[in-house]
Amino acid sequence: MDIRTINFQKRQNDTGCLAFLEAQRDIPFEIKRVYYIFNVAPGARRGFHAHKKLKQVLLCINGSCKILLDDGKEKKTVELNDPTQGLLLEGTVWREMFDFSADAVLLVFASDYYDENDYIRNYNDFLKYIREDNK
Ligand code: T46
Repeated sequence: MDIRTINFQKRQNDTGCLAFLEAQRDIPFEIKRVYYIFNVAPGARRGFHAHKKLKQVLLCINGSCKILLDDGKEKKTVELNDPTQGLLLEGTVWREMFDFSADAVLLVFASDYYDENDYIRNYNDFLKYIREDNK
């Protein structure tokens, strides 16, 4: 599985750090939605779904968390712990988010508006979908 990360630019001086990203330059799609996940209960695991079309960039702007990615052939875990590094998710990949630190804020840039019809929330349906998609 090809894991793609994006390094955002950072300006740092004695007074602190400033990182920035520009739509369609640093993020390879038009951003239509931004959401963030925070105050995650200790030990909680989220996600358990794949998307049919949605593209997203995930980054932990504070704290850390882990993302399990599963393309139906292999599984990989990525740790997000750097506010200047984003994880690009495109294609139909099953994801689970876990090991959130108490202070974690997971920020997500998405290529489209929220649409429950784009979610595959059952693992067997996911396997069936990617088999049919790859025919
Ligand atoms: C993803 C991972 C990384 C909305 O109403 N609007 C929204 O924009 C979003 C993202 C969610 N919702 C609703 C849908 C559910 O009733 O908020 C509730 C929680 O969503 P969900 O259980 O899907 O949250 P996660 O953390 O499991 O997954 C989220 C995103 O939904 C998903 O696209 O890739 O973060």
